[in-house]
Amino acid sequence: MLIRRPARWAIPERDATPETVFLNRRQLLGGAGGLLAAGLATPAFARTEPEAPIAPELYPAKRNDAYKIDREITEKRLATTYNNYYEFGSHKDIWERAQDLPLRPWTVKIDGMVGKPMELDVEDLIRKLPIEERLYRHRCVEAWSMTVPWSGFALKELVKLAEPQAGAKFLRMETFMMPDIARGQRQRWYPWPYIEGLRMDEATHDLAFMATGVYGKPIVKQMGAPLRLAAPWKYGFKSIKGIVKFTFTDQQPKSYWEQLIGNEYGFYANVNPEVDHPRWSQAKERPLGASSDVPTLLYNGYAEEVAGLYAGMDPKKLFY
Ligand SMILES: Nc1nc2c(c(=O)[nH]1)N[C@H]1C(S)=C(S)[C@@H](COP(=O)(O)O)O[C@H]1N2
Ligand SMILES: [Mo]
Repeated sequence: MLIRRPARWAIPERDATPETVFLNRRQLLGGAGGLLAAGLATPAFARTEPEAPIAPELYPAKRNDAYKIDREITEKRLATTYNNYYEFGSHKDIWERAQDLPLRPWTVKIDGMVGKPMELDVEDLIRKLPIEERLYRHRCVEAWSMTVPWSGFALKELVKLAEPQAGAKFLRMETFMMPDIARGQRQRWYPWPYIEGLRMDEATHDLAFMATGVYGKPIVKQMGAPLRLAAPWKYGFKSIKGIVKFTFTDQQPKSYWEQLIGNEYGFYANVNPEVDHPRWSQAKERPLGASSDVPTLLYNGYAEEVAGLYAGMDPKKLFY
């Protein structure tokens, strides 16, 4: 029997409501696309092969006990159903929609000021690097938090692979662009694609981690599959999901939230309970599943590790 893989712009069955069919047709009209879209809405075409997971043999990875913490691990069900991923909508309930994201093929590009520019399949990249598990806190700027077991590799391992030039001062990371699937990306008032960046000494700090797995399995799509940053001493928006490109540069990248609301979200975005967001306090946070708030910690509890990165810098720049 012939089972066809849908094209990237195919409409999954459950999404083929009259409204989405209409929107897709309108988007494709003007060329042969209009006719194709009509054909795609038939149930036969919606049958798909399940997507093979990325490098499943790597999980569960051995836990690195250097990163243990004194908080309860967030229940998997909560961490995988309460998510921020604006590509799929500006609310927390995007986990089902995110399942439409195709992970194969997924090409990662490493470019800019490097000795070894490359383009490679994400599975080949992950298999080149040492995978381990770490327990990390995560503190969203909106004052909710979680503690999750990520699997993945230290970002500095990827930096090593790229062989950055001496002049490279920042690492800029970019999320995929697939507006036909990630419907949030059709909203033109957002500065797509999602961009984030770290200073080179932050990117090569031990704590900066590329998550490829979570809860002992390949990372789920709503949490940023196949590649998602975990920079736990910074507000959650720095931890970019669905990465397709790493660019080494001498220019400080302007991140997505900075482009959108620059007076509320800066480049450094280090966690500090004493520096309020312009519209709310950052003193406390609510762990997912908890019934009361707990105090937020300086650098989200990682001050001992990272404070040295910022010695002598203007605190006004560091904490928003
Ligand atoms: N590409 C992309 N990455 C993103 C976001 C996003 O909207 N798009 N949201 C960020 C924010 S604000 C947070 S708090 C975390 C949420 O991660 P989680 O859904 O896995 O808890 O992802 C971050 N990474
Ligand atoms: Mo966030």
